[in-house]
Amino acid sequence: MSIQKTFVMIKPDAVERGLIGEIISRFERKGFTIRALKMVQLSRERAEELYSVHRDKPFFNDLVDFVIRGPVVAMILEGDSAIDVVRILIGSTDGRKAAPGTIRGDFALSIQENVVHASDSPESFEREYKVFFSPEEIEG
Ligand code: 3AN
Repeated sequence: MSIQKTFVMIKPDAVERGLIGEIISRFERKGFTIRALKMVQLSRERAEELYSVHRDKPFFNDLVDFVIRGPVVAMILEGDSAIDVVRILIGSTDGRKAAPGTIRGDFALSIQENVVHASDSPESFEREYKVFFSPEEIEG
């Protein structure tokens, strides 16, 4: 048993489509504990920080435009092996290829508008959650 925290962001496409409750519910039903939660309209600067590892990719500007199109819902989840297990729950990056039963497999048909983001390593978690949360906003 290795209790871990991870960062999850529900993207603007999912907020627009009314999927916030469905997505949070899947994480809760799996057994994760929500340690922090907020809805935020990202500035361009903060979105560029969130996606800084993709700065040199051809899709970087489109990705930033997309993620600032409307509010996102940011959260910190905690549970056994949270980083790996949440990545399994959300499915492959490309919604067209993500397995049915995963969040992207059930709700996304696009590689860019793919409903949800989750940290892929402890290092990503450390960088990403600080874009959204200050220490006093995290419970436990
Ligand atoms: P994941 O979100 O599965 O970790 P990453 O980190 O490779 O995937 O990509 C970050 C985000 O960049 C994705 N969630 C997606 O929105 C976007 N993205 C990744 N690859 C592409 C691509 N080829 N074209 C457009 N957007 C992409």
